[in-house]
Amino acid sequence: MTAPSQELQDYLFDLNGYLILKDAVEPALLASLNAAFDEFPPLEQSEWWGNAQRRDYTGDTGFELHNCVEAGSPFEQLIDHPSWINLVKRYCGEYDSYIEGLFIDEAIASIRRSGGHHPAHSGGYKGALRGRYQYDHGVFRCGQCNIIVALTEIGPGDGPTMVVPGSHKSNLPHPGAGDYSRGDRMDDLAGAVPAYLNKGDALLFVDGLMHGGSSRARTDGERRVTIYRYGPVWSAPRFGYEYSPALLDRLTPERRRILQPVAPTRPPQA
Ligand SMILES: O=C(O)CCC(=O)C(=O)O
Repeated sequence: MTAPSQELQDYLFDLNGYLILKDAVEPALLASLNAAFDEFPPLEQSEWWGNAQRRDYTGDTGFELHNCVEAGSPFEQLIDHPSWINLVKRYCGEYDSYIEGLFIDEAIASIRRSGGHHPAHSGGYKGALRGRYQYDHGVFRCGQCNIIVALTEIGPGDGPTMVVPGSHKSNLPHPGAGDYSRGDRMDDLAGAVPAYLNKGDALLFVDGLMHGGSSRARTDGERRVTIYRYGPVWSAPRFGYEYSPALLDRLTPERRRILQPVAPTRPPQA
């Protein structure tokens, strides 16, 4: 299949608020990511594992390891993966401005089993600036774009992420999805469509798009994804995670700049 042109990707991203990137992650990296998932210890909620922490968003979302860039080299390789790095720079990296560049706000390794789901949230209505969609003067100025990579097949019944296409521009609240804490499911939400992914595909979407994870109906196996949230260089991490000096020291300069784009400015040592 020929890769879609930039013009087509821009058109579809503007129209729908998301793109599906086919075969984004190569088989060797997929295998290393799955091997890394196999080694995760059985953490309790809030328990730390090195500099990563289990922090499930809700009681229904399942195992979510935050700061997973600290969980080994396969996760580091996703930071600036060639399948999406230029797209996220273009859409939420203050492209063509004095402060061009990216930052990763959250990086999560997620495992979902039977019955699990992530409640419906976001959408343009009263949307936070952090996740806002914007295109103006010929450039994209989005607040945050997410990359969800499928490490397992995610088809019907597997609990696909669902999105409401176009909702990043909506001016009215969705009548079927209230506040996040109510836990409204995406499954039957009017206007929502599933983003089916083959192993290795990635879903790119602006965070201001209404989205969530539909209920995993299958009683066997698990859904495995990584979720990396990119934003402009001046962002701050939502949950305050910091990176270990060991990680920052071993990263390439390009990757380090994405995790720590603005180095501290200090007076010279006396
Ligand atoms: O788990 C999913 O499929 C969706 C995740 C999600 O909604 C989010 O991370 O904001």
